Amino acid sequence: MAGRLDSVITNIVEVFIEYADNEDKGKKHKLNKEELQKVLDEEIQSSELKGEINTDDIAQAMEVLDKNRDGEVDFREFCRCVCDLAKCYYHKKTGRGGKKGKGNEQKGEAAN
Ligand SMILES: [Ca+2]
Ligand SMILES: [Ca+2]
Repeated sequence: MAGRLDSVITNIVEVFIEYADNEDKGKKHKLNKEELQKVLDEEIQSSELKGEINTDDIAQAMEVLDKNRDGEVDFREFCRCVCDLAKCYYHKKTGRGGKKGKGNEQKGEAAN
């Protein structure tokens, strides 16, 4: 029997694998632009959340998500994306933890 967090965790992993491991298009285990577009289009339905990652401009979304600048989104980067969205939602719901100001992104974190 799966608890709600069990479901969240298995869903994150399964969604990533399903979209990233597209053999005939690009690398396995990573989302290229096309795959990223697809996963965002199909697996995020709330317009509020869609707005947070700018799904209309996939190049821009990739820019934001691709922390190590290899042109694709790996699982680590994908998790960070999901986590950021969760934080946004939490902030909207509770008014707390809103550290993500527009144009106020912390850089240099990815350098480690
Ligand atoms: Ca891929
Ligand atoms: Ca990357």
